[in-house]
Formats: sequence, structure tokens, C-alpha cells
Amino acid sequence: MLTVCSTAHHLHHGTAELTDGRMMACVERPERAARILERVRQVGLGDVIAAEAHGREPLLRVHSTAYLDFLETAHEAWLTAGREGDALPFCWPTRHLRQMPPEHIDGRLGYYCFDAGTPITAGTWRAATAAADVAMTAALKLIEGAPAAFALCRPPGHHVAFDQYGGYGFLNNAAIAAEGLRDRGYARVAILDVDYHHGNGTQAIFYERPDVFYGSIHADPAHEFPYFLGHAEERGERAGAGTTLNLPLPLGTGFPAWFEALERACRAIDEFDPTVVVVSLGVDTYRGDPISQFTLDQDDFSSVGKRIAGLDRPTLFVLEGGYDIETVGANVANVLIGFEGSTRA
Ligand code: Q9C
Ligand code: ZN
Repeated sequence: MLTVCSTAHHLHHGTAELTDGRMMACVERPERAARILERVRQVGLGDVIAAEAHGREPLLRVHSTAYLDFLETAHEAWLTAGREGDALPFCWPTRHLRQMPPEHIDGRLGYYCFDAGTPITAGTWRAATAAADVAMTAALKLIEGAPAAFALCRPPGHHVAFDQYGGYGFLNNAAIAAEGLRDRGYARVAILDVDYHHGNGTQAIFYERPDVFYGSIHADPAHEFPYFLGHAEERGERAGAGTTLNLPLPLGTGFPAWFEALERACRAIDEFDPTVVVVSLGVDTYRGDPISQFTLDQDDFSSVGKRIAGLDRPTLFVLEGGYDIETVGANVANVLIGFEGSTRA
């Protein structure tokens, strides 16, 4: 399987996120991508190529102009306001407040961001656009006839909506790839999100779309981030009624129950009958993940890849979460090797 990557991801390296009432070192860090790439090479997954630049056009299929303008200039505005280091919001337009971007950078950060764990650094825009380019480049390989490809995206994207970021991401790489595939003739796209967290951004983007299915297996939002989306009763609306499937699972869920949910999601995808599958591939379901509470073992990830291969469609894997540095490379590679049907390394 072909891997697409970019060295520009290094330009995004946040210092700290607000967790448990304290500023803690960011778990979403450059070493993740380095470890995954190292493992991809080690196991001989296939060719590794650099992303090509695709400019703003594919981003605008998913995000607003005002949002992209904000993202591109946010850190500069932060410095102009006399700040140093990473930009983080501390005030949000929640209930009873007006949904309108103000002038001041602190207010604009709150308007466009939904959490306090996603710092904007000086290089964030360049890294985020490079990740979107990685996803688009890999999507185009499918268009050219590749049966599968792996987009080694960093920062991740599935928490990012039309004009709102958070959950360690800034641009929705999987959604951008899905729209790129739609634009180039794939009539029906199914997005299968296996990250530990619900992909609230992806769900919101496609919630009213009949041509893009979104299915997610994740920790119950009653007890886990992103808390405010991802419940079983959210099934899509209007023309998109029935094209969203949420399978929330309790904290502590192990592989047997998780795999049953995967089976349900795969059957729903078969029924939707997509022309292409985009997998939001997070391996933060691993039992040793520092921020998650499912208990998948390293070997289980091969079975995940194998089941996804059973969908028997062109498949684009887009990297999302997975934060245990020592195992993230092997866990991602195990999914991809399991998909390819080779022996696990
Ligand atoms: N104390 C992805 O996996 N952090 N994003 C919650 C925990 C947010 C995860 C804070 C987790 C976001 C792509
Ligand atoms: Zn996650």
C-alpha cells in the first residue's frame, strides 16, 4: 500500500493543553508521525511519497473562507496582541451568547475553536494545510486506480467542522479527501471512523448529505470528549436522514464488543453501497493509550484491517489519533498490513 506524508507536520508542535484543570504537555506531537513513518518503512508496507500542494480549493469544499483566513493569520494576530508562545482560547460563545466573531484575537479564538486543548503555533497553518495536501494526494492515487492508500496526516482532523476547530486538529483531512473523491466522480463515499473519539466535525459536515455516509465507533460522549455529539440517536437529517451511524461504547470496552460494533458499521456500509471508503484511522483505542479507555491489544488492529478489507471497496486510510508513542507505529501498521492480507510484523 502506498503511503503519502509530509515533513511539514513538524511545524505544528504545541507546548501545552488544558487538561484536568492544569496545563499539560501536548500528547499530539510530531514524534507520532515520525514513529508511524518509521514503522511503515520497517514493515515494507509499500512506496512512500511526499504530498503535492493543492492550494485552497479543496479546503474550501469543506471549510469557510472566513475560517481559513482566521486560521492563516491567527498566530500573527496573537503576536501582534503582545502575546508569546501558543494561541489558546479561554472564552466561548456558548448558550445565551451571540454567534458572531469579534475583533479581538481572544474572542476570535473562542469563536472558531471549541476546546482549550488545541494550541495554534507559528507553524500550525503550514502543517495543517500540508496534512490536507497529504489527504488529497492520497485520494488522487485512488482516482488513478490504486486500490488503497494511507494518508499519514498530522495534525489530525475529524473533530474539525465547517468553521470550527478543536480536538488537536485544524482542517478536516478526511472530509477534504471525501469531497475530493466526490468531485472526481465517486458517487457515494462512506467514512468509517474507528478513532476512540467521536468525529464530531466529520458528522456535522456531512449530517444532511445523502451521498456521504458517516459511521463511527467511539467512547460514549456521555463520559468522554467531545461530550456534545456522537449519541446513538443522531442519524442524519433532511436529505441525510439515515446516513449517519453512531455506535457509542462504554469506557473500558474491550475488543470483542468493539469488533461487534465494527461488524455493525461494516454491514451498514455494505447496505449504503459506497463507491469508495475513507477510514478515519485512530489507534487511540489501544489499551495503553494515555488519554483513552478502551482495551484493544496490538494484535487486534490486524483484525480491524482485515475486516475493513472485507468491505471490498477502494479504501483511503486517513490518520487521526493514537498517542502511545512506543506502539502507535506498530498499531497503525498492523491495521494496514491486516488490510493488505500480509503477515503481521
Ligand atoms: N483530558 C483525536 O484523537 N482531549 N483527538 C481531551 C483530556 C481531547 C483527541 C482532554 C482529545 C482529542 C484526533
Ligand atoms: Zn481520538
